[in-house]
Amino acid sequence: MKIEYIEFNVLGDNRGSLIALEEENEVPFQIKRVYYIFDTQVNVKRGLHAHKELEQLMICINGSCKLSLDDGQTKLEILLDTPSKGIRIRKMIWHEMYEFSQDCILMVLADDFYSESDYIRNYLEFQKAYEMKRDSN
Ligand code: T46
Repeated sequence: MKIEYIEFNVLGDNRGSLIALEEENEVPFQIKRVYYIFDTQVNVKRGLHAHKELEQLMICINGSCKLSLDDGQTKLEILLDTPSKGIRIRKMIWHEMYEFSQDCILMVLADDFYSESDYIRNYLEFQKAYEMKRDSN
């Protein structure tokens, strides 16, 4: 598994910085939903699931947190601490976010509306789905 970073162009002038995100440009899909996670309590882990179909782009627009990505075979850990870089999270990647700084704001752009039926929240179920996909290839 490779980490898919997307570096954004930082615009701005002597007043400060600005980043613009356009669908199918900086964002590699059509954006149907934006949500953001903030005020996360100390020692809390979030995520702990994979999506069956959803594709997302995660950007830490303030503060920092860690993200682990697991494709069923490999697990990687990333520090998110800049608003100028996004991480693409494709479907069927188990992801967990943790070690949130108090001021962390994690913004996520998604290619579909919210649907609980798209979540796999059980790790064993995720592994089974990964093995079935691997064996059918
Ligand atoms: C993900 C990671 C990165 C909604 O009603 N609409 C929404 O669009 C979302 C994202 C959540 N919700 C509800 C569902 C739960 O009752 O908000 C509550 C918290 O959601 P959840 O426990 O899934 O939050 P996280 O931080 O564990 O996961 C979220 C996203 O749900 C998920 O898609 O990939 O952030």
